Amino acid sequence: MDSTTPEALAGMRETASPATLPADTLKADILWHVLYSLGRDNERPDRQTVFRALALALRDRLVEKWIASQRAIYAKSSKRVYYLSLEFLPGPFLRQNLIALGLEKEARDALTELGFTLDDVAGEEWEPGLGNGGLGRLASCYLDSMAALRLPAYGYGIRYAFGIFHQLIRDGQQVERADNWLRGGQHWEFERTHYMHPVRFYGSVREWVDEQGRLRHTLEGGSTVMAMACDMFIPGYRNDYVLNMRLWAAKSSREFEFSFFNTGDYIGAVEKKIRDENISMVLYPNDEAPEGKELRLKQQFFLVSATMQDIVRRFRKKGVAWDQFPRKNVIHLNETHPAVAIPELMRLLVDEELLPWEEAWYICVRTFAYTNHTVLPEALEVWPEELFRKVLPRHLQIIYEINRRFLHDVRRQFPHDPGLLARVSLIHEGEQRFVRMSHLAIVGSFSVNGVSAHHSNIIKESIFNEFYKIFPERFNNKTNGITPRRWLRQCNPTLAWLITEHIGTEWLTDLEQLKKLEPYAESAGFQKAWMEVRLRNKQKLAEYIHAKNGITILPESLYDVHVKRFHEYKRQLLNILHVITLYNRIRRDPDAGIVPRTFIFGGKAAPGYYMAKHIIQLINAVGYTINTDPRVGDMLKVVFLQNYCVTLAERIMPATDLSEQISTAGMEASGTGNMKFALNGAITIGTHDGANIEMLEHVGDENLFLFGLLSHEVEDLRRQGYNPRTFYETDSELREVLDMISGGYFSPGDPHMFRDIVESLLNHGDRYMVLADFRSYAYRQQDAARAYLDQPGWARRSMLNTARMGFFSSDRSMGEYARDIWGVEGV
Ligand code: Z16
Repeated sequence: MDSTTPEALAGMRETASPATLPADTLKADILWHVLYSLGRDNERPDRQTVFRALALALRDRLVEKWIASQRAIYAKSSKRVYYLSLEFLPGPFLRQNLIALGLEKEARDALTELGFTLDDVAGEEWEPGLGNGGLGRLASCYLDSMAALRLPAYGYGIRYAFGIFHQLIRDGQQVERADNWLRGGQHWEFERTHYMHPVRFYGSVREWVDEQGRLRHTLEGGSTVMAMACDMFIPGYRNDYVLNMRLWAAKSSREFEFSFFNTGDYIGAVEKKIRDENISMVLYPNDEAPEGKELRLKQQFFLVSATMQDIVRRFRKKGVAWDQFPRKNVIHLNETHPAVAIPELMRLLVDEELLPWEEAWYICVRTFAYTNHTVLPEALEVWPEELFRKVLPRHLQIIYEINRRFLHDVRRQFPHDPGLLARVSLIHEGEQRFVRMSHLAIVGSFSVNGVSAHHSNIIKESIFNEFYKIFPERFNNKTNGITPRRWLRQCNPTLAWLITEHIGTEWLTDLEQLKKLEPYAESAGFQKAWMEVRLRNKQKLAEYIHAKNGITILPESLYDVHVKRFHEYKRQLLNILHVITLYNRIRRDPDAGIVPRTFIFGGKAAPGYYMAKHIIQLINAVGYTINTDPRVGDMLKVVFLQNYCVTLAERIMPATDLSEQISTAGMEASGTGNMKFALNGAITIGTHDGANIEMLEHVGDENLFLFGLLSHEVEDLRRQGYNPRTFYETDSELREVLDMISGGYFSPGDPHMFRDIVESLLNHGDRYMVLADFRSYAYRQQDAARAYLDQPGWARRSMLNTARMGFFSSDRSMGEYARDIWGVEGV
């Protein structure tokens, strides 16, 4: 019988529900969805159609397991974890879901029969870029691990219509294009068009006294927007457990008012509707310098208000008293972005449930936990009081009351430090007043954690030192981690297979098992196999680079990779100064190059961050000069890959030899790219910063190239008065490089083009101490090049990096959060 006729397909669906899964059902389901869900001829569906149909077929399987998982959580009456984040960066779902569901082989077979390969079909997916970088990606690794550990957890975020911009490089400069990711259709999600919560902004607070003589607060006026739930599924690795990430999309409440479009001003009414829906229109593309815009504050409250309504609805179903709330719920704040959840819970408890303030506060401070991800002063979120009052008048009042009581307690605890109150106040007082969101988050949470051991110490010793003295028991560390399912098994299948052949599959859910690879580090045969896999990965990346950038690179060259958001503290500038140094050595002496190298850069700059964009331009200009200089040949190539994102990271990680993690010490909270590279066998060149320090402890200092100032040395130097010019004057190689940049060597058409970059180093204090670390970096780079010449030695180091990354699994991180902060166990 022809299996593509509608009758045959419909028959197959009836007899074979997706839960039972006979061998050929995936193919049948794909064809069924092509016809019935996508409305296309299923005789010769195109690639994009097949991708969508496959996604829908997988969604069928996911939703069944999700329902079962939800029932299990409900039946056990478990304490629930709510992970609130303004950002998620899930990356492409297709391969990840196939691996988790154990359907990779079936999918390959089905697609072959349909005339496609999995690679082709997977290439049709457009990833949801609903985050900026590390913080959003961390949230997604954590959801993957929460699912793997069967935690009763929910991710909550915003379904932005436009994610992080798509970056193009035009004439060497970053150009931003809108990321219209919804255009492709929503094959992974369920849009709950009938499941909405009202969210209210603006208005004014009316105070009144009720019959029992209680002072009451009611918000009057203002405007309401609806939050529509969109659910995406996160399967646990082969454990039949599925969590959901619920993303809220703004819908105008006005379309629910019958008379709204009937008032005579039809177009005006439509305009109002569109203005309401703006709230979830676009992700703010700033990573570590938040933009204090009204719309951003509205986004934060939009997420919080809708999520709190969900949480309260589920809690009410239990029918227990409010004092049980913290035993049944924990709300985790990913950075301060969702910290208005604290005054929002107070408002619900005090204004609506009429609990006394003290009781409400007792509940609140046992419910919230907060993770800090940065110590950069410009990244600590503050809101102008005026703006806050306009958008959230009642919440501002509540924050003032929290502050009044908090400062009262602090005064009693530390009566002899009069300046302390102003320093820890939730309100910054000056010409203008600001609400300090980090202070709110600390005061309102039972747990405050940093994201690496080093960062957590900095929090306790410097930025939040006074809070540490007030609430020592709240502070703790949870070192970040990454999911081995995506960052090894999925992105590097050949290496994953080589590993599995030798140590079995347990490492996928217990990454410490990679330790079992250590005995193979000395085996010549294994080294050879290891390096062959790596070389093939490098060849594939070379093909990609050739196709995208038209640059030919040697797969045997040392791939030296620096990919992450562009920020001065991450010091892409230090890297390019070193590239120019190598260029000069080769120009002077063509035999000077120790080893052929390919420098690969990638990353986005915040659209308003002038210096970061300028550094991107410098890298591209240097690349152009070097790549077209016949004296250089194969010794040196510089590549800038546009639009760094999860999909691109998955191509790059498996093909990297040397991983650049060179932030100014004390400034990178953790880093997670560092872990992804090392897990795939890259060797790190890095500073004593963030999680690099813990990586060093795990892999040993012969397997990682550390250099540069320590964070206390950075501080000391700054205190003593750092003079970058002394390095310029005493280091002739460095001087030559800076003179070339400012003299227009890389911008012959416009010699002044990059002068301000050099100015920032020499005349504006070199805030990130690029010059202070230059020489030690250049030396360490030389060590790396020499080490690369010894290929067996490199193979050993590479394997030991992989073998010793077990600690950096996000399963370990989530296990620690679950046990030490949340007090929950797997369902
Ligand atoms: C972000 O990605 C991070 C911090 C922050 O304040 C804002 C954003 Cl968008 C990063 C940190 O820079 C990085 O060190 C850390 O590994 C990551 O968050 C996850 O914790």
